[in-house]
Amino acid sequence: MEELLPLPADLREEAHLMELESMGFTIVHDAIPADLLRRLKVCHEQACRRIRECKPQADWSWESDNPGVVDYWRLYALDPVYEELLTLPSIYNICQRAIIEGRGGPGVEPHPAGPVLVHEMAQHAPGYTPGGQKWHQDGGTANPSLRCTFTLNDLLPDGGGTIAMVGSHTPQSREYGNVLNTLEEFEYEPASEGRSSAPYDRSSNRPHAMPNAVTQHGPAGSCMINWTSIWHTRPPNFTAQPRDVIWQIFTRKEPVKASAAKHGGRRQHHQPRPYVEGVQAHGSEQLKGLIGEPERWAFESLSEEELARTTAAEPLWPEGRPDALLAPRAVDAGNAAAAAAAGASKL
Ligand SMILES: O=C(O)CCC(=O)C(=O)O
Repeated sequence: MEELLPLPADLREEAHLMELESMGFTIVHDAIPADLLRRLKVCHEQACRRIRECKPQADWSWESDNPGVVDYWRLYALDPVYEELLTLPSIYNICQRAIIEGRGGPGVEPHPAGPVLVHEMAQHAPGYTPGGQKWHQDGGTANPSLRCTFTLNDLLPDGGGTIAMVGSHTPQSREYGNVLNTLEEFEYEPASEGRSSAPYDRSSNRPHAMPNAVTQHGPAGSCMINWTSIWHTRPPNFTAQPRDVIWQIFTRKEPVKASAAKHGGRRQHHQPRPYVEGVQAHGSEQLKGLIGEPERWAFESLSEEELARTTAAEPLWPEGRPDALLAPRAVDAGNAAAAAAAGASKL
């Protein structure tokens, strides 16, 4: 039998754009170069360890009720290595073209001003983390945005990767939730002190298995890009392998006055003022464009309720972060465990 021809390198970007347009998502394998992946893992391990050491377990995660899950925000202020991920050409170029050229299918017009960062978050979920998330959309088609899910370790097909319903990112899909989730009421345990609850993670509805939904899986360093209007859910992780991911969400840069474009979303995702001002003073043109003017960010706007529910938005190192990457580099580049241990010794 004849083999399919390998896709020529110069058509790869176009192929991902076609998938994004027709399926609502695309998966880019080997998106993160090995050295960047190693450095990201050092910083990610250090941040997760810091949270476990200095917060009660109920505060380890804002986003998930599942024990052992750790998440944190404001990545770029922690280490420039996260900025390298934000501007990674293998992913950024696809997102930029998708937004500028309006490659999202029905309802998405070209938007020449390009993308701007709106949310980011990193998460560690231990092996065997249960599911419990209903099928949902992260945004509608009126404000088309792209979510990038970078995996920092190998993700097996039953390892808890995002499941997406192919092609469900179009305006016609608004009512799909009635079929995707059971409508029978189900009582989950209520949220405990400091833990989140519906609508972020668990809900009173439960997901149905869909006959042909696609699960993100692949080697460490891959990235799923999806329009946030796609229907998706997080299944249980049936393996012992933890799932470590970094999410970034880009939206369309508003050509209006920055103050009018101040975005909403969860305030924990908002960058700290000194970071945004630093980027405007010293950042590359690309970074300045992505982070935007200080007026875009609502710096000190956590509500009383948000503050009471979590401490996840606090700076991890109020006195300044010990630099994990100053640890001796004698470790083998592929030896992430040794690199993480070197990071730990600097805490
Ligand atoms: O963990 C995942 O893959 C999905 C997370 C998600 O959809 C959400 O938090 O809204």
